Amino acid sequence: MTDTLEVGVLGYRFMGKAHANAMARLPMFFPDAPEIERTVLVGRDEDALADAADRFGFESTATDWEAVVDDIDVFYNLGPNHVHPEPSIAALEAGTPVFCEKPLAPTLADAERMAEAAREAGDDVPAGTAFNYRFVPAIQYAKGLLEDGELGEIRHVRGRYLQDWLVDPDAPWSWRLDEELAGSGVLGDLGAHTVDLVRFLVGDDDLAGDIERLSGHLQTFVDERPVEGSEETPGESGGDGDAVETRPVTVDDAYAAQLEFANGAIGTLEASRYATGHKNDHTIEIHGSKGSLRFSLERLNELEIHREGDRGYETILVTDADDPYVDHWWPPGHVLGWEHTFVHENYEFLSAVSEGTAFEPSFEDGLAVQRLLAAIQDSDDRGEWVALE
Ligand code: 4PW
Repeated sequence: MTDTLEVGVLGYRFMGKAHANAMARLPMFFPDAPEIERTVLVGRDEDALADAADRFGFESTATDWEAVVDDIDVFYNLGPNHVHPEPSIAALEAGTPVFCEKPLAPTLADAERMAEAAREAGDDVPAGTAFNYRFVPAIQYAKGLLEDGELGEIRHVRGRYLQDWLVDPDAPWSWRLDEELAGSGVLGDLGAHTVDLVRFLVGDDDLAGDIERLSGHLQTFVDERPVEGSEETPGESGGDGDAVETRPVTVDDAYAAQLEFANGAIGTLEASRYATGHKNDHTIEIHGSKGSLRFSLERLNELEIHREGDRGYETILVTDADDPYVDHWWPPGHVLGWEHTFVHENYEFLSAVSEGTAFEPSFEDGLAVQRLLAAIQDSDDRGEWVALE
């Protein structure tokens, strides 16, 4: 066990806030977590950075990640996808453990370089990919059922991640819609989560095993979007409030894929940002020879289970004291939310750092997910099924 860990974080927007909140919760709810100090917050816009550092409880700020990565005990890379590779690799080369948001990288080649840097750094320098949905108590409960063979031989795996924030064609352009900055669209942003959960839940050899081949289809529905803040003021020389500048959308808005697993099971995956009425609906369904289970992030405290002989699904609340992580929070039944998944993953990651042990999901897991995403893209490009090594 090392002394207080000095943490440096790159990125202070959506994910920066989610992880800073998790770090702040740790000492109160996970007293056995290693002691940490939110030492330095890294970003480009000095004013926004100073404001975020103040609100998130960081002691200092820096605009140059190169000056930071070997001065701290842990590096969190929570920036947009295109800034995942270089700072993470530099930190690992300096022997600093890294926790990087998903998808691991914008491209497969970048993910390979990052995984190589993690291998070189060695097992006592944890390199984690922040797939937070592994840390939902109901998902860990489901994994336990699967490992115990309660669903029998796995035949179907169905995963979909549905959002609707791009339904309006006038919704503004953002970095998530640019291939250079994001690598891909929903495929990397949402599909990465689903592929990781599928691997986590049924990837073991005695369950469905590896995905052996797949076919993929990608679609972009709106190929240009307005730039926020570029609107003409209504009334001003004929201005009608419309944006005057637009940028192209160069990534997928939706994807679908069919999978074949090593044991012959069939998988179907899907994600969209155009699924009217779905805000953040990540659903996993698994059917085995002895039963089925169903999980939706929109009801994340519940797990639906069907067992041989039942006439349908039973819904259980995964909020008992002996359910994963629940005893750290409130009395049984006092439900948890999305933000708690970040606390759980931070607890596990920082404990691994402090003890110098491996953490999963690792950069290898992030790379394995990226290989599948690249194969889905490749299948769409070629218009045919592709085999995975
Ligand atoms: O990582 C994902 C984000 O990019 C999140 O889990 C949900 O989808 C919320 O926003 C996006």
